[in-house]
Amino acid sequence: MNDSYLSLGSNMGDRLGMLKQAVRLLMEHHAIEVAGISSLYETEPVGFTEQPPFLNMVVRIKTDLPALTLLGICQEIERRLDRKRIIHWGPRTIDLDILLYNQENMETEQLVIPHPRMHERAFVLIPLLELNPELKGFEKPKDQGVRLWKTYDSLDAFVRKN
Ligand code: X6L
Ligand code: MG
Ligand code: MG
Repeated sequence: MNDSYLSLGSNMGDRLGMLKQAVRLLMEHHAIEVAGISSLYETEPVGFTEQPPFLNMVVRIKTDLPALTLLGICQEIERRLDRKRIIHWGPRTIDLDILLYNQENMETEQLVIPHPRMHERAFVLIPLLELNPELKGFEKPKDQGVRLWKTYDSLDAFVRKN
């Protein structure tokens, strides 16, 4: 079983609803087991700063699927949640990025793992290290621009329908 971490982010529309739907779609996939969910953090936008704040989180999954197949599933979920690519680094309903896939390094046209700039991004590292403080090779960054927005004591609470 492969062990992978995904970063999820939303800063358009019903941000919490988008993240919940994305996690639910991952859970409903027959070849994916959602093994952990971080708290939700509200984060100041980086890269392109003139946009609304994000909600970011990290999800741990177990799967027999290869990384490139997992990428396809992430893109399919983005499509289903109406992700539009209008402004580069701009606002989005949902973004799913593969951070880690086992301890593997890979570099293809479509996918680079570990995610190239994850070591610099507090909105990725803070939820990642919350989920697994044992992960080697990552420094917890200053939490500037990242504040705890909602904690989740269990997977159930997150995906429960109202
Ligand atoms: C200089 C140049 C410094 C570029 C930083 C950082 C670019 C991050 C893109 C950068 C640079 C990104 C999210 C976000 C984006 C998100 C928050 C990106 C891609 N996605 N800000 N900005 N959360 N808080 O999920 O990550 S655009
Ligand atoms: Mg991203
Ligand atoms: Mg992305």
